[in-house]
Amino acid sequence: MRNRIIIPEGIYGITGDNFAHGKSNLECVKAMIEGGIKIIQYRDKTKSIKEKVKEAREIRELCREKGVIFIVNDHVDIAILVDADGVHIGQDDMDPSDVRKLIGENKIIGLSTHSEEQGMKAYNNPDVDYIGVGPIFPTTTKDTAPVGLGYLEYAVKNLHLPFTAIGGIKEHNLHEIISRGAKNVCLVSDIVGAEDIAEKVRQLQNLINQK
Ligand code: 3NM
Repeated sequence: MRNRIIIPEGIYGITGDNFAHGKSNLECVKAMIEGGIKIIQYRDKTKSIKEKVKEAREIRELCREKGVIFIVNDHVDIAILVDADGVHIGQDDMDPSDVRKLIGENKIIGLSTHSEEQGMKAYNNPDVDYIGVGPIFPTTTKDTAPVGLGYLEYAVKNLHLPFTAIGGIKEHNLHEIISRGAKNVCLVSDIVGAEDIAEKVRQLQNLINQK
């Protein structure tokens, strides 16, 4: 059976130039990597496919140069086209086993989960390498109702696959996530909306290291 590909612990970086005060996704990614982030997901819900391919390609090159894992959100075709390390999909996307047929054995598949049931199903699916667990807190970045800390606690205890805690996580509530045993966290608006993104990432990583 296929072994799951492990994702790095720490902070999972996701693009979101709508929060970035005029910085491009590429500029944000540069700063996130400078701050020490080891895994980046290209996520954009508004641009044309043409623009997304261009941005994904640029960010892919940068990540390759810096030895950072590069994941494309939603678009299996773009992930294949730019030779990303993997793809991240949601509950209403193509089934993970069908994505696996398209991208091959050696690529990473991440899946967003929003309930214990979805999490357990993903854990039992060897085609899923890691999951998103959230949204933990209310967020304006995604149109999904918060699931609360209960699902995070369940995931830490029962879902023995890599996961990133996500949704409404900010510097001020990060301790609630880390203290519950999450090894990987994702903060979108709090990071890309920071004035100095690299410094913000360092501060967050310091908080994680203190636990
Ligand atoms: N996925 P912020 S929550 C992209 O629960 C995303 O699957 C989620 O953004 C999930 O850190 C989310 O700005 C948004 O709240 C996270």
